[in-house]
Amino acid sequence: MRYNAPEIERKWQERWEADRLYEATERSDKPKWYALVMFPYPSGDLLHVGHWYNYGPADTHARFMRMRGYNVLFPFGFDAFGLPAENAAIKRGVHPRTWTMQNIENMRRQVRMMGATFDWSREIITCEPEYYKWTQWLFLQFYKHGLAYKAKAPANWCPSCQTVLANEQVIDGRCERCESIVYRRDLDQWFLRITAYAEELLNFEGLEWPEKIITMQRNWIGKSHGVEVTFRAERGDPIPVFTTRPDTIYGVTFLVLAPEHPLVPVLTSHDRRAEVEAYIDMTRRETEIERLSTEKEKTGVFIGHHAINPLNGERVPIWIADYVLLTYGTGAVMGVPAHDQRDFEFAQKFGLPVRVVIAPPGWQGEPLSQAYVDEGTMVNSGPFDGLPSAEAKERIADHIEELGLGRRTVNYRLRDWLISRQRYWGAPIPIIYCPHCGMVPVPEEQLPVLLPENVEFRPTGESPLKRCREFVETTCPQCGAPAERETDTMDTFVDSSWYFLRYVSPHASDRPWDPEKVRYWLPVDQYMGGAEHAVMHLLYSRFFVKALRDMGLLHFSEPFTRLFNQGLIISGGEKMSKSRGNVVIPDDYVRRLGADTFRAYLMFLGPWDQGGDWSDKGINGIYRFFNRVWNLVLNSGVDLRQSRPVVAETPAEQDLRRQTHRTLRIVTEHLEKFRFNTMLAHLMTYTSYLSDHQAEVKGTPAWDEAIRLLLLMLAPTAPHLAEELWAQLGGPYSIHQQSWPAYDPDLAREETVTVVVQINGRVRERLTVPADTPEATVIEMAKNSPRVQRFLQGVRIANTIYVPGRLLNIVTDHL
Ligand code: ANZ
Ligand code: ZN
Repeated sequence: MRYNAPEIERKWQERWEADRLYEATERSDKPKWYALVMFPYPSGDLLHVGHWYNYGPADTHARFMRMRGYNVLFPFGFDAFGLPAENAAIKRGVHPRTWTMQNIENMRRQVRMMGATFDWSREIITCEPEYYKWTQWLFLQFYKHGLAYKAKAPANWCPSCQTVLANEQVIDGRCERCESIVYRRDLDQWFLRITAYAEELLNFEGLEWPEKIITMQRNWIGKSHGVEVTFRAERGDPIPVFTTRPDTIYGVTFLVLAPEHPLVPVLTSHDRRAEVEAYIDMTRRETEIERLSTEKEKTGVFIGHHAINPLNGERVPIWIADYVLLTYGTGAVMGVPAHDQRDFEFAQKFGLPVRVVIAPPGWQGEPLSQAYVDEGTMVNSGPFDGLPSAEAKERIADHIEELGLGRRTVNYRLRDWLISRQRYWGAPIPIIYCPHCGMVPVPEEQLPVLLPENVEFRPTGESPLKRCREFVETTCPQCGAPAERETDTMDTFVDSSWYFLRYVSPHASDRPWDPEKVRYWLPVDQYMGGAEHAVMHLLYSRFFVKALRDMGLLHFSEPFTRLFNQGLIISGGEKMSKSRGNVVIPDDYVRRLGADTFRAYLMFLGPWDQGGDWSDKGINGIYRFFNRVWNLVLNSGVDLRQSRPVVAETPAEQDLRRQTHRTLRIVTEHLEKFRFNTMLAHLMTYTSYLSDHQAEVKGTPAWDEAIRLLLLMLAPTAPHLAEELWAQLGGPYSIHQQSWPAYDPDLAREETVTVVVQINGRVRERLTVPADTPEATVIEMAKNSPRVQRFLQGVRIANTIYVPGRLLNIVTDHL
């Protein structure tokens, strides 16, 4: 019998599905385990290698946890709203719903080919009214609790299309359709008040997350401690500035306001007006990223007015410049060119004075070639001269507070989350505007506010909802007068901020989730997905959970206890994308070699968090490995229906048992830590060992045990192959309902050896190390031993001689 992977896989997938093997229930006395992968966006691309790289290993881990005795929930769904569907509609005249549903059907079929343990009975699709009804309901809860509000915010505005553009639609500052220059224009938009949780979001206690993601979120939230101190315009207007460096206040030689700062029109002198306005106009066309770029040459304009430094009474000019943002701090900066690099470049460009107030070590009064940003000794700072700058920082802050010139404050970079999209393919924001009552939330019992199906997609980019009268025209829920609906829809990240809650009761029709089930399943125990979501989805979801907790709707504070970021599979050195034409679709490999081989091959490529460059070199190696397993097991003569006590009589049997239990220990440990590639390497070595030694041990209880454990160890990684062989040997259905085997710790113990360490031929230390420890590690361990270190002081290692597993001699020279 030949290993016919596709046939076997089809057979078992049908059986598992018919038996609903992977449906999760709360009625279990096992501990729960909620495993989650980031649900895909059903874009036009088919399910590609990148998706498999996420779902395959994630499924292996979920299977492992299930065998370990956990009650596992492993759901799947689709993040189905979003701009690409609408663009497809505009380009190809197909309705976004049709396009999306077709893609979902394709992707679902492809995901099913994997034979993963996804519980399909829980599938959710965010563009279905039964889902987005609750997205809208949640919006209303945020609104009621003051966490959703409307405010003016700059949007990308195309003057010729007369519409707002998404950032992706602005190419080099121009509209992607008509190439007009895009302006930033203030529009009324909806926000969620994530900043209310800035401080709590900085607390990552109890989360087992990659340090990298935590750091990214920390930086994104960007908490900084500083002082808000008020300068005054010569006319008298107060100009508060935010600074993290009060110690530099005697070094201020100018002030810079954001071009949009409300005082600019007030303070600009008559003769500077034209130039100032032209500059403001120019900055309106820049994105925030451009404005913050450190590469860009500094620009700015003097507005013709001065301000007074409250500490030394000095008169300094007021400028505007794009590198100062209105939305951070107070929108105004005290310019200290000697100690801030941006201010330094600005002063150089415009010939403004640079005054050193913190002396670098050994400084003789010479001009600086760049800003000195470190600590030093205070100079040119009146009563603070001579103090270390760190101390002066506190003293000057005290002084400012005592004089009532300002106070210590904390600032966050985090901004509220703009969720308005002037788009069709999203969940409508459930708000009505009444000429008498103003803004009125849609009553909960009237949800969902359905997206009208029959709309017209025009290439202007304007939301079709705006022109859909049957949608816009409604009556006020309060007074019954004719009123209009909000036509903005929600950012799709709102949909994905709570989907993990919906999975526990995906069909609940009277509430977003069943609280009992949420209490049982949540938080997610293990989330697995890409790092690209670090500061958006992963932060938004944390915010949602905290806000919903404070509304009394949830009992926990963090959505995802553990997070693993798999690496990126690239192709030809680049990220896979349709436009580059380098997307690898697994289907052909799967049809030819099987899903088990394809999955295991991806897992074998390297550590899961590293990803790698795609190439199919080596996939046949995995296929051959599975064929070896196939032949070995089918010719093993083992009958799983019989069980005998496992005793090992001969040395060969004893060795076999040691190999078996040692492999089991390593495979267990590596699965726990997502180290799939090394896990597979050990299974390969073990399989070779079994082939090589079968003549000596076949027919013994130790051999039966070896084959049985081999299949159990393979089950999470090659689920179809393991199931088939298990059945062939008469094992009880299903292998996926067996417990993960326990190794015998005595047999599994790492074999150790004692290495004698000599220095110039004299024994100084004995190291106990695992038998196969590499030479470099032994040398490193020896050097770290205090007993060896004593003899290495003041000498140089000239040579080392290593006799594997026995002796290390270190030969030294005098220096
Ligand atoms: C004077 C100064 C002197 C500053 C010095 C730094 C070094 P973080 O740490 O990111 O909070 N700043 C304040 N508001 C700003 C705005 N709206 N746009 C651009 N820059 C702004 O940065 C705080 C520092 O960024 C503040 O401290 C201010 O420059 C600048 F030797 O004040 B500093
Ligand atoms: Zn009304």
